[in-house]
Amino acid sequence: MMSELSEILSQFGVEAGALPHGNGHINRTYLVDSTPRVILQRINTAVFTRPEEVMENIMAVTSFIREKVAAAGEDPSRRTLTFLRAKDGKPYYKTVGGDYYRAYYFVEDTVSLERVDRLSDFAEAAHGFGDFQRMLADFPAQELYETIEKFHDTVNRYRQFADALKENRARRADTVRAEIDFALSHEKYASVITDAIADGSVPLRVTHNDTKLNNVLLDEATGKAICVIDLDTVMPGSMLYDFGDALRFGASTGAEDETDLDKIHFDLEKFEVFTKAFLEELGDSITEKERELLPMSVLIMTLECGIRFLADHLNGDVYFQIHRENHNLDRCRTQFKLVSEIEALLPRMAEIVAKY
Ligand code: ADP
Ligand code: GN1
Ligand code: MG
Repeated sequence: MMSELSEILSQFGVEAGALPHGNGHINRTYLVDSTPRVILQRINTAVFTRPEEVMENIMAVTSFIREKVAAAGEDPSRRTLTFLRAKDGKPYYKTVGGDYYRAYYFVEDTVSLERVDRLSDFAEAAHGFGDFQRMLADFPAQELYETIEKFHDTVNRYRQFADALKENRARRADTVRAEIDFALSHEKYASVITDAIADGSVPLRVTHNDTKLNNVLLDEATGKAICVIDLDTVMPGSMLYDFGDALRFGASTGAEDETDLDKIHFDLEKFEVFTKAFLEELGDSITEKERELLPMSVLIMTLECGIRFLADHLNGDVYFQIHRENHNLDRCRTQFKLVSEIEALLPRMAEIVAKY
């Protein structure tokens, strides 16, 4: 394996060792011990079936951001990802076996957090993702490919869940009846955002779509959000996806895969801190309907993620990387626990939104 990686790295003109890095569920990520250090990633082509399009999107978005931050007098190499070119000039390398690899500079002196320990870090994450969306507000959205179709179309996610249930490929359905019942009894929420997009009250914007806390790098010294990463799903979407998904992950009191559900709660204080900072970034650009749906978006994104984990458990763990038995089921259970709490907290969340 190592020698294969060195062969791949040499295509990018890099000679150094590489070790697995990070906690992403999708791509395979390595930190390369070169000077300067580099991240090497194998794109998950089961998830991203058109990797060339993914890379075209990412190159367009990063160069757009690079110009903006340079014009503002900031250092683009810390504010967005910078990709290395392979020998043929492309920002990725396709192996003989058909794997796609890309390499970009590691952003030094930053941290990528797996959980919120300090409220100020979560506020920074909100500024980071909010600022990212603001910078892309005038990006020509029609130039972006849809890298995963209907990615946050929750109605479609329910369809995929129903297929997984029907096929029951891993023969696990009988062991997860309670989770299946929970999913089905909450299906009524699935169309709330898609309906609002369809009737025009929620506009499509260029969004990140995967605003998990560990996808924004914070400066180690200042704590400031400096670089949004994991750009594979940047495409037209709703700001509600970015808002809801960030809170799904960051406002939980426990890890996404915590097995002790007594440790999982939805933390209103974290919700408030994130909401305040995110709204400060997006300010006037947000519509009445978007504002109204902010609390509901957290419920929907959490529910959606839960049914995706459950569907993958039923399918035999073919989408999300797992590191132990029933890992996707454990992940599903934390999401559903959060959904129950969020459901009861919606009125209080609305009061908080009204403050900002
Ligand atoms: P995945 O799609 O699998 O989540 P990511 O692109 O998010 O992959 O990378 C996985 C992890 O690697 C990130 O959560 C982050 O901790 C780390 N990482 C990725 N790129 C960089 C970078 N340029 N600088 C520092 N850390 C990085
Ligand atoms: C995946 O790539 P990563 O680990 O940041 C997934 C997200 C889920 C998340 C759940 C492309 O995110 O949609 O919300 O896992 N990304 C993709 O942890 O499916
Ligand atoms: Mg990631």
